Amino acid sequence: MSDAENDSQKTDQDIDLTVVLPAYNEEEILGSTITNLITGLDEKKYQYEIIIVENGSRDATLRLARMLGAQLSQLRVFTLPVGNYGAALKTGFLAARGKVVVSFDVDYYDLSFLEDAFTAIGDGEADVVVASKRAPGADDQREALRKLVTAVFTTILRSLFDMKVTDAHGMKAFRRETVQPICEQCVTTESLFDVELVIRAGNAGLLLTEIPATVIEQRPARSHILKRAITAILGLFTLQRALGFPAVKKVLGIGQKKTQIPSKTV
Ligand SMILES: Nc1nc2c(ncn2[C@@H]2O[C@H](COP(=O)(O)OP(=O)(O)OP(=O)(O)O)[C@@H](O)[C@H]2O)c(=O)[nH]1
Ligand SMILES: [Mg+2]
Repeated sequence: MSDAENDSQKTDQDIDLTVVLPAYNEEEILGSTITNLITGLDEKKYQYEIIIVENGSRDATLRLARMLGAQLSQLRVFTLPVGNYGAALKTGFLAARGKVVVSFDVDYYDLSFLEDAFTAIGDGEADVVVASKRAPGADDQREALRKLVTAVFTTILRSLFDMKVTDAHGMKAFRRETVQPICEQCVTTESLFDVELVIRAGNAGLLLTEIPATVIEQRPARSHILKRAITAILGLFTLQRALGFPAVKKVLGIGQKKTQIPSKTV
Protein backbone atom coordinates (compact mmCIF):
# COMPACT_ATOMS: atom_id res chain seq x y z
CA MET A 1 0.00 0.00 0.00
CA SER A 2 1.11 3.49 -0.64
CA ASP A 3 -0.01 6.71 0.84
CA ALA A 4 -0.05 9.88 -1.18
CA GLU A 5 0.50 12.90 0.91
CA ASN A 6 -0.04 16.50 -0.03
CA ASP A 7 -2.31 15.61 -2.93
CA SER A 8 -2.64 18.92 -4.73
CA GLN A 9 -5.84 20.30 -6.22
CA LYS A 10 -4.55 20.05 -9.78
CA THR A 11 -6.40 17.75 -12.20
CA ASP A 12 -4.90 15.66 -14.99
CA GLN A 13 -5.85 18.36 -17.48
CA ASP A 14 -3.71 20.97 -15.72
CA ILE A 15 -0.50 18.98 -15.63
CA ASP A 16 1.71 18.48 -18.64
CA LEU A 17 4.64 16.85 -16.87
CA THR A 18 5.17 14.46 -13.96
CA VAL A 19 8.68 13.84 -12.64
CA VAL A 20 8.96 10.56 -10.73
CA LEU A 21 11.82 10.21 -8.26
CA PRO A 22 12.36 6.94 -6.41
CA ALA A 23 14.22 7.71 -3.20
CA TYR A 24 16.04 5.42 -0.81
CA ASN A 25 18.46 6.65 1.85
CA GLU A 26 18.85 9.99 0.10
CA GLU A 27 18.77 12.43 3.04
CA GLU A 28 22.03 14.01 1.90
CA ILE A 29 21.05 15.07 -1.59
CA LEU A 30 17.26 14.88 -1.81
CA GLY A 31 16.83 18.53 -0.77
CA SER A 32 19.29 19.88 -3.33
CA THR A 33 17.87 17.67 -6.08
CA ILE A 34 14.33 18.95 -5.43
CA THR A 35 15.57 22.55 -5.37
CA ASN A 36 17.45 22.09 -8.66
CA LEU A 37 14.50 20.40 -10.33
CA ILE A 38 12.00 23.03 -9.21
CA THR A 39 14.26 25.86 -10.31
CA GLY A 40 14.74 24.30 -13.75
CA LEU A 41 11.10 23.30 -14.24
CA ASP A 42 9.80 26.71 -13.16
CA GLU A 43 12.20 28.38 -15.57
CA LYS A 44 10.83 26.31 -18.45
CA LYS A 45 7.28 27.15 -17.40
CA TYR A 46 6.04 23.58 -17.32
CA GLN A 47 2.80 22.79 -15.51
CA TYR A 48 4.30 19.96 -13.49
CA GLU A 49 4.18 17.78 -10.45
CA ILE A 50 7.01 15.88 -8.79
CA ILE A 51 6.33 12.52 -7.18
CA ILE A 52 8.79 11.13 -4.66
CA VAL A 53 8.35 7.44 -3.91
CA GLU A 54 10.31 6.44 -0.85
CA ASN A 55 10.54 2.94 0.56
CA GLY A 56 12.68 1.16 3.07
CA SER A 57 15.01 4.05 3.93
CA ARG A 58 16.88 3.79 7.20
CA ASP A 59 17.73 7.47 7.29
CA ALA A 60 15.63 10.66 7.35
CA THR A 61 14.64 10.54 3.66
CA LEU A 62 10.93 10.04 4.34
CA ARG A 63 10.84 12.75 7.00
CA LEU A 64 12.62 15.16 4.68
CA ALA A 65 10.36 14.27 1.73
CA ARG A 66 7.27 14.85 3.86
CA MET A 67 8.62 18.16 5.09
CA LEU A 68 9.29 19.28 1.51
CA GLY A 69 5.88 18.00 0.46
CA ALA A 70 4.22 20.09 3.16
CA GLN A 71 5.91 23.20 1.80
CA LEU A 72 5.62 22.61 -1.94
CA SER A 73 2.22 22.16 -3.53
CA GLN A 74 3.71 20.59 -6.66
CA LEU A 75 5.30 17.76 -4.67
CA ARG A 76 3.50 14.52 -3.81
CA VAL A 77 5.10 11.95 -1.53
CA PHE A 78 4.37 8.23 -1.50
CA THR A 79 5.86 5.60 0.74
CA LEU A 80 5.79 1.81 0.57
CA PRO A 81 6.72 -0.49 3.46
CA VAL A 82 9.58 -2.40 1.79
CA GLY A 83 12.59 -1.11 -0.16
CA ASN A 84 12.21 -1.92 -3.83
CA TYR A 85 13.32 0.30 -6.72
CA GLY A 86 10.98 -1.21 -9.32
CA ALA A 87 7.95 -1.15 -7.03
CA ALA A 88 8.67 2.49 -6.26
CA LEU A 89 8.89 3.38 -9.95
CA LYS A 90 5.68 1.50 -10.74
CA THR A 91 3.84 3.29 -7.94
CA GLY A 92 5.03 6.67 -9.21
CA PHE A 93 4.27 5.88 -12.85
CA LEU A 94 0.73 4.74 -12.05
CA ALA A 95 0.05 7.73 -9.81
CA ALA A 96 1.36 10.23 -12.40
CA ARG A 97 -1.14 12.72 -13.85
CA GLY A 98 1.01 14.58 -16.38
CA LYS A 99 0.67 14.02 -20.11
CA VAL A 100 4.38 13.22 -20.15
CA VAL A 101 6.06 11.27 -17.34
CA VAL A 102 9.81 11.33 -16.75
CA SER A 103 11.79 9.27 -14.27
CA PHE A 104 14.96 10.58 -12.72
CA ASP A 105 17.22 9.27 -9.97
CA VAL A 106 17.86 11.49 -6.99
CA ASP A 107 21.56 11.38 -7.96
CA TYR A 108 21.14 11.46 -11.74
CA TYR A 109 18.91 13.83 -13.66
CA ASP A 110 19.22 16.04 -16.69
CA LEU A 111 16.81 18.83 -17.58
CA SER A 112 18.02 19.07 -21.15
CA PHE A 113 17.12 15.38 -21.62
CA LEU A 114 13.72 16.22 -20.19
CA GLU A 115 13.22 19.09 -22.58
CA ASP A 116 14.21 17.05 -25.66
CA ALA A 117 12.10 14.08 -24.59
CA PHE A 118 9.11 16.28 -23.79
CA THR A 119 9.31 17.83 -27.27
CA ALA A 120 9.71 14.46 -29.01
CA ILE A 121 6.66 13.05 -27.23
CA GLY A 122 4.62 16.22 -27.73
CA ASP A 123 5.44 16.25 -31.46
CA GLY A 124 4.31 12.64 -31.82
CA GLU A 125 7.83 11.42 -32.63
CA ALA A 126 7.95 9.04 -29.68
CA ASP A 127 5.89 7.33 -27.01
CA VAL A 128 8.93 6.37 -24.97
CA VAL A 129 12.26 8.18 -24.88
CA VAL A 130 15.20 6.61 -23.09
CA ALA A 131 18.44 8.32 -22.17
CA SER A 132 20.97 5.86 -23.52
CA LYS A 133 24.40 5.54 -21.98
CA ARG A 134 25.37 3.51 -25.06
CA ALA A 135 24.07 5.55 -27.97
CA PRO A 136 26.58 7.32 -30.23
CA GLY A 137 27.39 10.65 -28.64
CA ALA A 138 26.72 9.49 -25.06
CA ASP A 139 29.11 10.61 -22.34
CA ASP A 140 29.18 7.98 -19.60
CA GLN A 141 31.54 9.06 -16.84
CA ARG A 142 30.97 6.04 -14.60
CA GLU A 143 33.84 3.68 -13.83
CA ALA A 144 34.91 1.22 -16.56
CA LEU A 145 33.60 -1.92 -14.83
CA ARG A 146 30.10 -0.46 -14.50
CA LYS A 147 30.11 0.49 -18.14
CA LEU A 148 31.15 -3.08 -19.02
CA VAL A 149 28.24 -4.55 -17.03
CA THR A 150 25.84 -2.19 -18.83
CA ALA A 151 27.34 -3.16 -22.20
CA VAL A 152 27.04 -6.91 -21.61
CA PHE A 153 23.53 -6.68 -20.14
CA THR A 154 22.11 -4.49 -22.90
CA THR A 155 23.75 -6.57 -25.65
CA ILE A 156 22.00 -9.65 -24.26
CA LEU A 157 18.71 -7.76 -23.98
CA ARG A 158 18.92 -6.59 -27.56
CA SER A 159 19.85 -9.95 -29.03
CA LEU A 160 17.69 -12.28 -26.94
CA PHE A 161 14.77 -10.04 -25.94
CA ASP A 162 14.54 -7.88 -29.06
CA MET A 163 14.91 -4.75 -26.97
CA LYS A 164 14.53 -1.88 -29.40
CA VAL A 165 16.87 0.61 -27.73
CA THR A 166 20.51 0.47 -26.64
CA ASP A 167 19.85 1.04 -22.92
CA ALA A 168 16.82 0.71 -20.66
CA HIS A 169 17.96 1.45 -17.13
CA GLY A 170 18.14 5.08 -16.08
CA MET A 171 16.37 8.25 -17.16
CA LYS A 172 13.36 7.81 -19.38
CA ALA A 173 10.23 9.66 -20.41
CA PHE A 174 6.95 8.46 -21.84
CA ARG A 175 3.46 9.40 -22.96
CA ARG A 176 1.33 8.62 -19.95
CA GLU A 177 -1.85 7.46 -21.63
CA THR A 178 -0.13 4.88 -23.83
CA VAL A 179 2.41 3.60 -21.34
CA GLN A 180 0.44 3.39 -18.08
CA PRO A 181 -1.52 0.32 -19.28
CA ILE A 182 1.78 -1.40 -20.14
CA CYS A 183 3.11 -0.44 -16.75
CA GLU A 184 0.22 -2.32 -15.16
CA GLN A 185 1.19 -5.47 -17.04
CA CYS A 186 4.75 -5.51 -15.71
CA VAL A 187 5.41 -8.17 -13.10
CA THR A 188 9.11 -7.78 -12.30
CA THR A 189 10.44 -5.52 -9.58
CA GLU A 190 13.75 -4.01 -8.48
CA SER A 191 16.00 -2.94 -11.36
CA LEU A 192 14.24 -5.24 -13.87
CA PHE A 193 11.01 -3.28 -13.80
CA ASP A 194 11.99 -0.48 -16.17
CA VAL A 195 13.74 -2.95 -18.48
CA GLU A 196 10.54 -5.01 -18.70
CA LEU A 197 8.55 -1.83 -19.33
CA VAL A 198 10.76 -0.76 -22.23
CA ILE A 199 10.72 -4.25 -23.80
CA ARG A 200 6.94 -4.52 -23.44
CA ALA A 201 6.49 -1.05 -24.94
CA GLY A 202 8.55 -2.11 -27.98
CA ASN A 203 6.62 -5.37 -28.30
CA ALA A 204 3.35 -3.42 -28.19
CA GLY A 205 4.42 -1.41 -31.22
CA LEU A 206 4.97 1.89 -29.42
CA LEU A 207 7.46 4.30 -30.88
CA LEU A 208 10.74 4.16 -28.98
CA THR A 209 13.43 6.77 -29.32
CA GLU A 210 16.71 7.31 -27.57
CA ILE A 211 18.77 10.33 -26.71
CA PRO A 212 22.49 9.96 -25.93
CA ALA A 213 22.93 10.41 -22.18
CA THR A 214 25.46 12.39 -20.25
CA VAL A 215 25.98 10.43 -17.05
CA ILE A 216 27.43 12.36 -14.17
CA GLU A 217 26.16 10.96 -10.90
CA GLN A 218 25.97 13.29 -7.91
CA ARG A 219 27.63 10.80 -5.59
CA PRO A 220 29.74 7.62 -5.80
CA ALA A 221 27.97 4.36 -6.70
CA ARG A 222 26.50 2.59 -3.68
CA SER A 223 26.04 -0.95 -4.98
CA HIS A 224 28.88 -3.46 -5.26
CA ILE A 225 29.68 -4.07 -8.92
CA LEU A 226 29.95 -7.87 -8.55
CA LYS A 227 26.60 -8.08 -6.78
CA ARG A 228 25.17 -5.85 -9.47
CA ALA A 229 26.50 -8.07 -12.27
CA ILE A 230 25.21 -11.28 -10.67
CA THR A 231 21.79 -9.69 -10.06
CA ALA A 232 21.64 -8.58 -13.68
CA ILE A 233 22.46 -12.04 -15.03
CA LEU A 234 19.98 -13.79 -12.70
CA GLY A 235 17.45 -11.14 -13.67
CA LEU A 236 17.59 -12.35 -17.26
CA PHE A 237 15.90 -15.60 -16.20
CA THR A 238 13.18 -13.74 -14.31
CA LEU A 239 12.67 -11.50 -17.29
CA GLN A 240 12.41 -14.52 -19.60
CA ARG A 241 9.59 -15.92 -17.52
CA ALA A 242 7.85 -12.56 -17.25
CA LEU A 243 7.89 -12.02 -21.00
CA GLY A 244 6.91 -15.54 -22.06
CA PHE A 245 10.38 -16.93 -22.84
CA PRO A 246 11.24 -14.81 -25.91
CA ALA A 247 14.83 -16.07 -26.10
CA VAL A 248 13.78 -19.72 -26.02
CA LYS A 249 11.21 -19.05 -28.76
CA LYS A 250 13.79 -17.19 -30.76
CA VAL A 251 16.30 -20.03 -30.57
CA LEU A 252 13.60 -22.56 -31.50
CA GLY A 253 12.21 -20.22 -34.17
CA ILE A 254 8.63 -20.37 -32.85
CA GLY A 255 5.97 -17.71 -32.39
CA GLN A 256 8.09 -14.91 -33.81
CA LYS A 257 5.95 -11.86 -34.37
CA LYS A 258 8.43 -9.32 -35.54
CA THR A 259 7.33 -5.70 -35.47
CA GLN A 260 10.57 -3.97 -36.29
CA ILE A 261 10.50 -0.46 -34.97
CA PRO A 262 13.72 1.34 -35.70
CA SER A 263 14.91 3.28 -32.69
CA LYS A 264 16.31 6.60 -33.66
CA THR A 265 18.30 9.31 -32.11
CA VAL A 266 16.77 12.76 -31.81
N1 LIG B 1 12.08 3.98 -3.40
C1 LIG B 1 13.24 3.38 -3.64
N2 LIG B 1 14.17 4.03 -4.33
C2 LIG B 1 15.35 3.39 -4.57
C3 LIG B 1 15.62 2.09 -4.08
N3 LIG B 1 16.88 1.77 -4.45
C4 LIG B 1 17.36 2.84 -5.14
N4 LIG B 1 16.44 3.81 -5.19
C5 LIG B 1 16.54 5.13 -5.82
O1 LIG B 1 16.76 4.90 -7.19
C6 LIG B 1 17.70 5.82 -7.71
C7 LIG B 1 18.93 5.08 -8.21
O2 LIG B 1 19.53 4.45 -7.12
P1 LIG B 1 21.10 4.24 -6.99
O3 LIG B 1 21.37 3.63 -5.65
O4 LIG B 1 21.81 5.48 -7.34
O5 LIG B 1 21.30 3.12 -8.09
P2 LIG B 1 22.17 3.09 -9.39
O6 LIG B 1 22.57 4.45 -9.85
O7 LIG B 1 21.45 2.23 -10.35
O8 LIG B 1 23.39 2.29 -8.85
P3 LIG B 1 24.78 2.83 -8.31
O9 LIG B 1 25.66 2.73 -9.50
O10 LIG B 1 25.10 1.91 -7.22
O11 LIG B 1 24.58 4.25 -7.87
C8 LIG B 1 17.98 6.81 -6.59
O12 LIG B 1 17.07 7.87 -6.68
C9 LIG B 1 17.70 5.97 -5.34
O13 LIG B 1 17.35 6.75 -4.22
C10 LIG B 1 14.59 1.43 -3.32
O14 LIG B 1 14.73 0.31 -2.84
N5 LIG B 1 13.44 2.11 -3.13
MG1 LIG C 1 23.08 6.13 -8.85
